[in-house]
Amino acid sequence: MLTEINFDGIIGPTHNYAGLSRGNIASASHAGDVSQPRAAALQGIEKMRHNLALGLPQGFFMPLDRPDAAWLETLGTSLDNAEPHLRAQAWSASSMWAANAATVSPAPDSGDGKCHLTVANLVTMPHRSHEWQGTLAQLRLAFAHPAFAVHGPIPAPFGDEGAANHMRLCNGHDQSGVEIFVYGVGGGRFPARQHLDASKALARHHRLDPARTLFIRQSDTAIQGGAFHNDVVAVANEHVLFTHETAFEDREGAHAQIRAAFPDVEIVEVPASAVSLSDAIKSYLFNAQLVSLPDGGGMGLVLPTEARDTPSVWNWLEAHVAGNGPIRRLYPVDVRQSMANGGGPACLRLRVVADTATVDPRFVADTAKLDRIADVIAAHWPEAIAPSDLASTALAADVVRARRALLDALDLGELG
Ligand code: SUG
Repeated sequence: MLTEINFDGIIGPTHNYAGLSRGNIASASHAGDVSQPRAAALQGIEKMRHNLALGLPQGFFMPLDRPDAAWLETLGTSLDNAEPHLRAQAWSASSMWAANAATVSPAPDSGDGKCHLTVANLVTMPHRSHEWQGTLAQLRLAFAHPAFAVHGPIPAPFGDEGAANHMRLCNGHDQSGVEIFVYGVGGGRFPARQHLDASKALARHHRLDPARTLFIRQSDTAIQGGAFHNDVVAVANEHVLFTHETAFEDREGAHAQIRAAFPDVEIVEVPASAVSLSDAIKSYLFNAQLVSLPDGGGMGLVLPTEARDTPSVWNWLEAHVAGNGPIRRLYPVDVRQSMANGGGPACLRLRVVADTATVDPRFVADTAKLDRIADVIAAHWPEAIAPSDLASTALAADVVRARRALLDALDLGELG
């Protein structure tokens, strides 16, 4: 049976605040802070526990091997000698944001009946441009079953940031759907990270039906306001599209196209008069997991505690729930360490529609396994990392050992 499985990126032991992402306001404003990798990773595990307890299938991906000495070598330098900005780029734990790992088209949407995954090239940001190799190795392992087709990255310079700019509308995850690719147009103060040509190439590789595939331009207002990915201003689940008024460049045109391609859509739009774009971005209201609760429980929204703490946002949500809107339940979760780098609950997960039996079981979570992962984190992840610590050879050796301990605990040593 095909179900939606959320694969969360386990937050790696090198999690730090180096302010590497231009256009990502949280990352810039926390630059130089001392991070707490252990607490960060345990927050991520708690989110997985929470979602498992709701009855939702859960998987995970391993942190990548960081600091990435091999990448520095391709730049003619090393961990000891690299200039500080390159060293920070080698240390980033940014693969935790699994929504940027790949774009996924479930089997019912594809001409060949396979679930297609294309690893994201992430070429716009240097610190993320060397994620795809490690991510691809993992996708090839987790989704080795013939039910899947795993593709290498779209070539540069066509920036592709994966599922963060991709939405799917359907009448049930196992039914064929309409896939929406949201792209940005560059030229502003902040970069547009998803290129239209990359999105179109994905649709071709995934053998999508052109009549059920839309390409919609993200609004420049949203990008320049700090919504560096569409999933900061919109999220879809089954027939519901939950979106901010400013998400799309041509709002009316976008809604009309979506309604024409998928007449059953229910567009839940939050007007800027109720929640300003700035409050939406600060609170990450839309970077929430909109999930179908088991046993006909309707939809729930797993959202950051920052959303509860932002009055305009919480007032809107409470009114929506009271008014019998499609979102029936609100579940605030604490992922503050990730949020301070611009990653909310939805950034931390990649949705894959699949039969769990076809996924390598080493990547599938249950509570006992999450306990085991939490034990390794508690024993090996650094408690704190200050920006100056990135020059420490001893810390570099510690974090490599920490990740290895996790791979060993999960019998994933072959990821190296
Ligand atoms: O790419 N932050 C990530 C956050 C990604 C959020 N993902 C989604 N919206 N799906 C980014 O900007 C910050 C790293 C730093 O500054 O050290 C960072 O990469």
